[in-house]
Amino acid sequence: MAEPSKDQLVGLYRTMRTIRRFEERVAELVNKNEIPGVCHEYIGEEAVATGICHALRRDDVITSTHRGHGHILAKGGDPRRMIAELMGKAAGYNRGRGGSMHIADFSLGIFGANGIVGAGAPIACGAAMAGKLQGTDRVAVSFFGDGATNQGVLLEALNLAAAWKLPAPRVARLSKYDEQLVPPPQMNFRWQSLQPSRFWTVLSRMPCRISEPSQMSRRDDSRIDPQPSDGAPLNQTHG
Ligand SMILES: Cc1ncc(C[n+]2csc(CCOP(=O)(O)OP(=O)(O)O)c2C)c(N)n1
Ligand SMILES: [Mg+2]
Repeated sequence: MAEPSKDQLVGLYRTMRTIRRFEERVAELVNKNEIPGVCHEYIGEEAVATGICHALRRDDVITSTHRGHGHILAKGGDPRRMIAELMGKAAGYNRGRGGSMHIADFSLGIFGANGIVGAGAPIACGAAMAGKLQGTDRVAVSFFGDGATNQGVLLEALNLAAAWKLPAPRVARLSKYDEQLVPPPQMNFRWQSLQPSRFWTVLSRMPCRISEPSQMSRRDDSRIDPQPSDGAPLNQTHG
């Protein structure tokens, strides 16, 4: 795969910054009790979603996890509709009825965050199988954490993908932790390109660190100031 150009690198960085700022804002809103339900943050893992989704086309499919905001943003999800969903508003992806763990956008190939550990893997198998039967070269990527690796459904999906030769690469994110523990930030991120172009796997212990917000231009944050179509602000990012 060709080295990314300077513009592409800037684009990748902006995507990572968008994810980071989105998650910071979500944490603020959760702490203010403005978001009902549970949110799992993607902070520190921005490079995983960004790198993988950069290699995907719009019609490629991803399935996500309970920690899905970063995957959805990296695949082109609209941060305003995401925040609206988290806040239970009608402008949200699921009209405010799904929340953090059920955001989906089929038009972008986002086949859903998922509150059930490991459950995205068989969905990706189905999407990969459909793409194959339709004669496309679409791939379906499923993200999962290390906590999913002893889930039967994940192992069945891996077996199925191999047996049926499905275009369904898996992205394992090895945090060494489950759910809400915070790994040490100095752990290094590493990925391998296993096959040319679009079949990647990620060996991730902990993604690379990115600059603190104070070192960034505010312009980078402006993309995620959600303004719903009715003009009423959903939040004030720099408040
Ligand atoms: C089938 C199933 N079992 C248990 C849970 C409860 N649960 C939610 S997140 C989680 C840990 C998942 O760990 P991992 O996949 O490594 O993701 P991480 O939180 O580390 O990002 C568990 C056990 C669940 N949601 N689904
Ligand atoms: Mg984990």
